[in-house]
Amino acid sequence: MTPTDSLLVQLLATMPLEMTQREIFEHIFDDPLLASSFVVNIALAGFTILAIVYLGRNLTDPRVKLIAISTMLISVVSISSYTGLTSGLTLSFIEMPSGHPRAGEEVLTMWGRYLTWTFSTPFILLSLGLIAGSNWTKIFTSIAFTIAMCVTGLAAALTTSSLLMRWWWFVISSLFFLVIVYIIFAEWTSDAAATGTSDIFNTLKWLTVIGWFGYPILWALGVEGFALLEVGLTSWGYSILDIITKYIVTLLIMLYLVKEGEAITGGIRYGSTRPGSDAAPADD
Ligand code: RET
Repeated sequence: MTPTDSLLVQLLATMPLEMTQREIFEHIFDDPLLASSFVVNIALAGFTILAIVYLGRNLTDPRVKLIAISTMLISVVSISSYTGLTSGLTLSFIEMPSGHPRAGEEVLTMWGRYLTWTFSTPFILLSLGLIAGSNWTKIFTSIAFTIAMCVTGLAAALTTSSLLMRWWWFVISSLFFLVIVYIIFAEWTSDAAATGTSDIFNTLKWLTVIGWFGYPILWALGVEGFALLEVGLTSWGYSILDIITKYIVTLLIMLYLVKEGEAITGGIRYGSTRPGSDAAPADD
């Protein structure tokens, strides 16, 4: 062995081994708390999709159906997100920077959660905004900011160069979150009052705002932040928040659409892309 070879061998011996996807998959199922936090959500997302199909079977109004489809897409994203986590595809072991309570250790990061919220939270906000009767400017703004919040949250979780930069990402993401809270509280609350949907909107608003505040709190308490909670517990925390902010909110919306859908109709031609495309044929 040449001196260069032996140096190489020494170097390889000190390097942490990359875990394969299969090893991560096995690691998940060695931890029943973690595995169940994923699998239960696959089942609940599937159940919610079927419940939407069943409850929405007689809906005809295009605007009401748009809200129903929007709620369905929340669970469509969710079932895919949890399948990614269960299969070991969207989580990794990453090394925490110095200053972090688990500095230098490889810790399991469920980065797929932050990534997929980018696709699920817009549908939650679209459903809420439509129920409030909001205009598209406010709906667009809330959706753009939730995407920004989730992507910067993902960056916070994956930054390993510096602890300060991790928390700076967290601060940016929280500022974007406040924009969404403002729209829900200030704008949509008065829009809902004008639309006549205050009752349902206020219930959804409190479930959403209180539920959504839980996510940054968990991030800070979990292994990404101060590492006070184990991964399995953190994951169950997120899963419980998901149950409230996705499936419970969805079922409440669907029951409302079935019972009082006519109160929020946009008319038979709502959203049509061609004048007269949905109109009944003229009888002259
Ligand atoms: C992070 C960390 C950075 C700071 C903030 C966060 C907020 C996350 C939220 C997530 C909501 C997710 C939902 C998912 C449903 O599918 C990214 C945790 C503010 C509010 C409702």
